[in-house]
Amino acid sequence: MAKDTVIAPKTVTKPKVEKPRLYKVLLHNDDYTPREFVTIVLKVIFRMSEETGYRVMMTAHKFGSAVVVVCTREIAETKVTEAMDLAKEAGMPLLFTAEPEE
Ligand code: TYC
Repeated sequence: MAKDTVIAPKTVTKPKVEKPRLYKVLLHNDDYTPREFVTIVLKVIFRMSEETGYRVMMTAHKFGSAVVVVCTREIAETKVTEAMDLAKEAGMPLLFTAEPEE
């Protein structure tokens, strides 16, 4: 290599597009909402099959809460609002929340 060759440090390019932070939608158990209603909400709002909806509902029923879906904040908040609107319309205390993933 010639004496006067200058080696420029490699430039570190920062990714321009930040990965969106992911949010999880949680389903919370309560003592009042019928199991069938919870399963219907999971099917209608979260497009789950009967089997998956039933399984997620039973997970919340047994353990107190269950992760329904992991998605962007905007989608998570929209889904929570839609599911809660359905529950309120039916007079159920059913609760969904969205929170950022660790
Ligand atoms: N625990 C309710 C019952 O026994 C059913 C239920 C399950 C309610 C899951 C909410 O997120 C829930 N009727």
